[in-house]
Amino acid sequence: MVSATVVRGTAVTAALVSLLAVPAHAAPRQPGATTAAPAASAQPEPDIDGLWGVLRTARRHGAPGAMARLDDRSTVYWAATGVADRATGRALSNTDRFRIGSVTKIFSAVVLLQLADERKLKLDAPVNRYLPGLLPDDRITVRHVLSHRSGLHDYTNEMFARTVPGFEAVRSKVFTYRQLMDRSLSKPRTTRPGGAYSYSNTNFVVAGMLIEKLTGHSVRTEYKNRIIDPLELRDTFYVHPGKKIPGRHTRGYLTPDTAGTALVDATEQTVSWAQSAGAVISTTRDLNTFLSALLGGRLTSRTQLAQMQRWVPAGGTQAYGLGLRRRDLSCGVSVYGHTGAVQGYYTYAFASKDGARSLAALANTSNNGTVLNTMLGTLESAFCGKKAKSGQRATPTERHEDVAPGVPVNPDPR
Ligand code: HEL
Repeated sequence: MVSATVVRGTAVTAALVSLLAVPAHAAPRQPGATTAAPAASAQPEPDIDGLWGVLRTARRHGAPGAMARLDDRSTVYWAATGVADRATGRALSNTDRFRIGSVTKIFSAVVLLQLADERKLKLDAPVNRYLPGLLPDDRITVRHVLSHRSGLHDYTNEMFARTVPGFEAVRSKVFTYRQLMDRSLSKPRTTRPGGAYSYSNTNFVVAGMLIEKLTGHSVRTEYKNRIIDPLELRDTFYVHPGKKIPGRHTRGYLTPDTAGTALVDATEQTVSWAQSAGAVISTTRDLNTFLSALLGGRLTSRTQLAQMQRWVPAGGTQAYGLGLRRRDLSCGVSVYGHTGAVQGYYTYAFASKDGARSLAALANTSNNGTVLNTMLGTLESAFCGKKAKSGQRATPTERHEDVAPGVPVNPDPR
């Protein structure tokens, strides 16, 4: 069975009217920022038909299912198409849980920024001050790690050079952080400390090690105590090294590198290769709640939120802060959040500068560059509405940051 639903819920009817007059989000000008978001004059009304079209296009390009939820102050839109389970034909629903991949990096960064608020961590201190001897260079700071400017090699490049065999080799493995670090440290570094942005999962393994060292608790405990419980994120979990997604969830389907080969059900895995870099499970509702709270200043002090938004160029229309991406959309509006790519799941989770509008979208496939690019259209529809540049609303094209970095994204595997 295939579902096709777009639903709008309004807490108050007046909220619909207010959609037309949401204030602009001016360009952030943080001290030390190296790229400023373009100035935007107004946040356009969302284009729900466009959003819906993007999801259908993602399915046409090979995603078994795709969904999105847009929270715009008190108005909620949600849409889902296709299936959560190819075997049973169960329809995908916005209440389904899924793996959020690197959106996890925001969770890790928030915990560390809270520790900075508590004066247990200094962003400009060397990582080796807290984890003596871990890194081969005392100049690498916490800030370098959280902004992908440490130069630490990304061990997932080799791990997933061959997509399905790479995944099957680690699907059930349980790694220690130390083992993941050793894989990275056996390779040359990519930049000098504080050099150019160079995305590496290793940085957020270091983030996890810092969290555990400074708190004496697992990242699981810290995510729960600091983020999940206070925000009442009832569908958000960190179950590592458990392999199952608890409760009702969508299955995730990995696209093999060879055209015409059957999708691989990748739902069950430890995600131990990522842990604090990518192993959180959530839903579209919880992701919107999380990002709204973060950008609304309810998770860290204003000072640390500003640190999180000191941007470095990250290629094309993207910039990176501390565990946070900024994307500059075709209409001049910038959005803040992260993308996630974990076997079987592509996630987009972004919000407006003040957190008042947030969008979480999922396609339940991965290693399919066309689907990944298509899903970028959910942001265009949600934040640019009909002002999205022609061609950007449905299927924007962009040269993608690699998945895994260094390995080209499968362009159209069908
Ligand atoms: S990749 C990204 C996204 N991030 C990075 C991280 C995440 N995910 C990974 O590092 C997983 C890489 C393997 C994924 C796999 C697939 O598509 O399922 N691909 C291959 O095996 C390709 N050979 C930069 C997109 C992010 O936005 O931060 O999540």
